[in-house]
Amino acid sequence: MSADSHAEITITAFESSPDRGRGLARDMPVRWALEEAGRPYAVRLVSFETMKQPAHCALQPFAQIPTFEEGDLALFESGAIVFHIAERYTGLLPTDANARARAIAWMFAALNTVEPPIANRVIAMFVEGDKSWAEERLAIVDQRIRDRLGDLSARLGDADWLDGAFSAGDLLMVSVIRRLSASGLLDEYPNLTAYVARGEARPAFQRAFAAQLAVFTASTEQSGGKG
Ligand code: GTB
Repeated sequence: MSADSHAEITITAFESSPDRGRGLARDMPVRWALEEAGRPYAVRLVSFETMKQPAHCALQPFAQIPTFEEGDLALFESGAIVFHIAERYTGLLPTDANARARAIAWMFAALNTVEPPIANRVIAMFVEGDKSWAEERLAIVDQRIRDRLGDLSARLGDADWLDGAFSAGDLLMVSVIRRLSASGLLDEYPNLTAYVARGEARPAFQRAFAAQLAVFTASTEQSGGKG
């Protein structure tokens, strides 16, 4: 136990992230939540090979990152991990019961309503990209994304955050939609672009981003800059 009587926290992350340090892998929301909560954490880096081994699969049944260990608690699923951090520590969920329930609804909305078409875009580009119908499929997926972003943009309006103060709902929503930054789709919604920028400007995000970038930088240095 540490001096403040909380057990040490260890998460897992890619040893060499395919996102090349852009902070798009799912250890990023977990790191961000821990930084918002002011909790120190250790990171166990895993290779793709290690991820498939029984020891890791005991923690993550689908052989993926991230995982989270805190004392005798082991968790998987980044959304569940962020929720746990938000419940156990202060700063990520309101204390008022109704406001708390609404913030949790936004966590689910991020992962369950907004993220699926964005995940489909990755599949349309990188898995189905060589199919004869790929262009048509991408156009359909992009329209679904626009539908979601349009509704989200209308709800956010000119507010800073989705429901009052910054919450775990915003943390997950920003984490989900920032994955679109390179696509140009977000640019169609200036208030969402500003929302993502606000999230990314938070000192906790900056610390989390720097920590994952340092892993990528070290991995490229080790491989002689080939990354
Ligand atoms: N629902 C799970 C969660 O939220 O924790 C999904 C976890 C997941 O997708 N993990 C991915 C993984 O371990 C890494 S984050 N993949 C290895 C495997 O399945 O073998 C997803 C991800 C990967 C790469 C990029 N990228 O290169 O930009 C972005 C996001």
